[in-house]
Amino acid sequence: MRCPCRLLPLISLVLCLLPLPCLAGADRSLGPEHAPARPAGPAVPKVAGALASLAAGELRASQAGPAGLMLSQGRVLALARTLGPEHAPAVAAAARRLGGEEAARWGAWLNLWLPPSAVAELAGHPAVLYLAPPARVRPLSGPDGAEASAGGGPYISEGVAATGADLWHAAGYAGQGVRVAVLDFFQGWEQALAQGELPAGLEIREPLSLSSRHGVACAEVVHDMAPGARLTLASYQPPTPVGMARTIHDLARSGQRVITSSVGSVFYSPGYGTGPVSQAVSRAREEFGALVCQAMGNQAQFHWDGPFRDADRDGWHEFAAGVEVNALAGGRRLPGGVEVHAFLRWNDWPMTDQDYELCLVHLGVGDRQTVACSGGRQTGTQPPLEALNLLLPWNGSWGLAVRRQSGSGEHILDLNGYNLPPLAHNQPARSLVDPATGPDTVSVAAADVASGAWQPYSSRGPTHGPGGWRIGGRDKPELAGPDRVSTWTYGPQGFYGTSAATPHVAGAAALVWGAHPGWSAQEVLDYLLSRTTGPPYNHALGFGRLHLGAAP
Ligand SMILES: [Ca+2]
Ligand SMILES: [Ca+2]
Repeated sequence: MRCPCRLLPLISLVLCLLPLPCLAGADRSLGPEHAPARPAGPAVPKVAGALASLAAGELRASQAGPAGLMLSQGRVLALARTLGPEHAPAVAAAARRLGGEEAARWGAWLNLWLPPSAVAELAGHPAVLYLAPPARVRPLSGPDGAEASAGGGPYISEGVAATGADLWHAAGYAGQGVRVAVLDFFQGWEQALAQGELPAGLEIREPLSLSSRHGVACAEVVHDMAPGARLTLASYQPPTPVGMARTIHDLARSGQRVITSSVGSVFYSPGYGTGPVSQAVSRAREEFGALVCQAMGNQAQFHWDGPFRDADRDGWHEFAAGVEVNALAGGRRLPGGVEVHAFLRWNDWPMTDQDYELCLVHLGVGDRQTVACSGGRQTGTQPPLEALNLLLPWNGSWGLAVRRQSGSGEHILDLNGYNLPPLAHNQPARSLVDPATGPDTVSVAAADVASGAWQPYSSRGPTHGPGGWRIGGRDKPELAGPDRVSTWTYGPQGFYGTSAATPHVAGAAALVWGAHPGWSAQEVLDYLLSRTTGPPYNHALGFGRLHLGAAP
């Protein structure tokens, strides 16, 4: 995850999630408080979000990708939440009879490739709780590939010296023989290997995803920290929480001692670490003795949570008194084409009849236009989630707004997103991504490698509480690692964020395990947490900045 403030314009222009309603001409000159009650998505029982629009024929296949759906060979990837793990095989079999195919399974959750025409019918299966667009596991950074590799080198992360790993290297500790898996996207790994930035004995777990170079930088950092470790590159298949859970499990079972993940998902569960990936992380620890290090995310400046408030009773939520639009980047002009992935959830799990939506608002001079809305319908059989995936349609100032379509309960709204400019009304607490929320995840924050200061974008704990409330959460992060470090992939001091911090901790775990091969994962973690510096435990840096100190 590199600096979230860096926004890369995209070439193509996508205006909206849903085919018709979001560019409502009548709405263009009115404030959002006057927007029509609904340009609505369709209500398909037990089908959520853009998947319902596709199932109802209101979303063309060509619009499905920009709307956040994954399509391949005419089939769409769906998350099926079943009544329980024992029901998953029957649902998978029903999907096959309808022309579908199972992509991944974890417990009660399935990822299924389905013909769009089969979605509504499969949703009718009595063991299906609901079908939804799967959350996407992403590097929490801008679109990659726009930057050239720095060339030159060799590059050694400044984090090696900042954490004291260099002293361990000098004493002969290099993580010899410890198996470390990097889970990510690996465009350009062969060049990095040829440059000597990755170890010669590198193992590849096929198939690797090559859609980003992000994971190459992470692997470089692990190698800098633990040059004797046996490194494996692996990708999530498919790139969803269910695919991530499955992959973590398989890696741990195959003997990987340390797994490092600098990608994550925003929102598919209440935020208390009860989702499939957190379950897989716990099993990796309990059954196989593996330690999973996970980036907290860079969302601290792009998160807001709080109760729904509507003092003027116009349906539009107020982030503060009289504030119905939460401006991006303080209302500064942003270039058209900037990618926006924003998500809203509320604490009414697992299915809700409280119907909110998330809208993009253009802030013009003297007027506001509601340009696009997420449009998912909640009628009692859909999860409490809305997703807004789009590109800013033109140069201008923008904000986000939340509208209640129907419902009467008291709910905690929770707004988060990927790679977005800071929100004017922002709440850093509870801004972490999944699976940094998990009870057995080693969740890593970012501190500047030179100053040691907490980076203001580094997501903060604690987690949400059970069910998505703001109380009763668990303490996160565990500790902080250095960011703003040098890699071949991103150049001199060009690797930012908790993505950069996390592989430093993973590499340090390999050093400790190499020095104490008989230790359990818990012993390694306890040791790492005892080798930290900084103020007492807090939700920005956890137990402090990693500082290994003298070698054993
Ligand atoms: Ca209002
Ligand atoms: Ca809705």
